[in-house]
Amino acid sequence: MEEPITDRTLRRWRIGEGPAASGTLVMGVVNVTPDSFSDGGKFLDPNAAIAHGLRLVDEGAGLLDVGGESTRPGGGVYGRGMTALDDEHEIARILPVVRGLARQTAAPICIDTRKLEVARAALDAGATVVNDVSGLTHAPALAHLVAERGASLCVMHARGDFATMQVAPRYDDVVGEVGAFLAAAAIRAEEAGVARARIAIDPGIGFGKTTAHNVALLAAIPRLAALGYPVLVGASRKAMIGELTGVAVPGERIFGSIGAAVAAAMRGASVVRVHDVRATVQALKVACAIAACDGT
Ligand code: PMM
Repeated sequence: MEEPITDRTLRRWRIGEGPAASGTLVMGVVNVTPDSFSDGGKFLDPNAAIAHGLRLVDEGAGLLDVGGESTRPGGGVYGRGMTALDDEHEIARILPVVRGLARQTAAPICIDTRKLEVARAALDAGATVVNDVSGLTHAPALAHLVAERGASLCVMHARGDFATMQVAPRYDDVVGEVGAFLAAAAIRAEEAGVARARIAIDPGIGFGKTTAHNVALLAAIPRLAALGYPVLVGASRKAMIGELTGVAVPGERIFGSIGAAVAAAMRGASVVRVHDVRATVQALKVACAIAACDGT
């Protein structure tokens, strides 16, 4: 990984039309999938997904992440393996939800997809942000599409194939390797014409990483932020929370998830991707007020 470029460090992610959000932005998860690890099947009906997204905005989400393809790993303790979806099915799942939300809320809508045609359909339907969990490796042309539309982009690090990524992941230097991957992906996005302030980087908690790798990456957020892009992290309800707390059921990992979100924000994360928006927003308000006070 390069030397940190602290004078170029950007903390605010430009999304949508308005000025970049100040403070930690909370991204609410709207999974329109039958098989996501923590909420699969709950919001498969478009109306239920739209109602859920609107509720998350009421609770304080500044951005909604709509996803139609589960990336659930096959090798995890609770995983049954993800289901690869073709473009047509993924578009059919997400389109009514993106369209409905874009009509009913001013909150920016992000499409969580690796696929060019899915991203295009979502941008046509009102999304203004693309969240690519493959970090531009699955469809490099995504960067050009995002640039053409003046949209924003999150590039996430994942190691290997989603079906097998949790089988004995190994790194020599996890922070260095993930940082180098993210810096390269962000530069490719800039070269394609995406404005620097519209690019966020994400270490990809749980995507080909052990709990020790995940903890090291969260602790190293200042090093990742020093690459000069806002850092987004999604630890909510994930296996690392289960391993650190002994809580096996993802839906019961709210308190541990809040711990991760607050710790990430305190280390300099600009965006936290969470399922439990109300609780996270409340915790962040207190933690950020204390962090912003100089103690006099
Ligand atoms: N995690 C999941 C899906 N999409 N996107 C980003 N940028 N970062 C993440 O950590 C991330 C993601 C998997 O979690 P889910 O099944 O709860 O959506």
